[in-house]
Amino acid sequence: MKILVLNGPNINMLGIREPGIYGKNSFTELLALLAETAEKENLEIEQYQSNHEGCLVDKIQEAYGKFDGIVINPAAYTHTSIAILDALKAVAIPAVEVHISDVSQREDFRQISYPGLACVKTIMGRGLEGYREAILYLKEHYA
Ligand code: CA2
Repeated sequence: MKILVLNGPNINMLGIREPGIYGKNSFTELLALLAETAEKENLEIEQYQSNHEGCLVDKIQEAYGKFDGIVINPAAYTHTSIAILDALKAVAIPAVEVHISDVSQREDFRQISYPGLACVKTIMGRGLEGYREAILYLKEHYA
């Protein structure tokens, strides 16, 4: 099974500031968690992070016919991006939305998720472990 893990803007800055919200783990540690999960679960996992909405849309489009599942943390684009929502709908690859923080307990402007409307599941507030849970969910339901 091939899984594409997508991360949106500023996720590469994890661990540098705001540890109270996002934890003290770094982006490098997230990459290590993904590599470890791929090996343990016998999965092919590709990771892509971008600060640019169109680049994330391009990557979702390129996943068509190549990947069996998508794990996506659209970061701030969660709350604005109909383009990412449309791309996920267009490719119709099972996608799980992940948020490191519990966005349901945060500001009003974080209460809408557009990409989440095209996802089969949302995991939030579990820190980096949420990515592992999302991958295991896809393996269990779509392998
Ligand atoms: O909780 C999440 O995973 C978020 O997707 C993270 C986004 C935020 O805009 C979403 O509402 C929830 C932020 C990405 C990381 O931003 C940083 C901010 C300061 C220091 C390091 C990263």
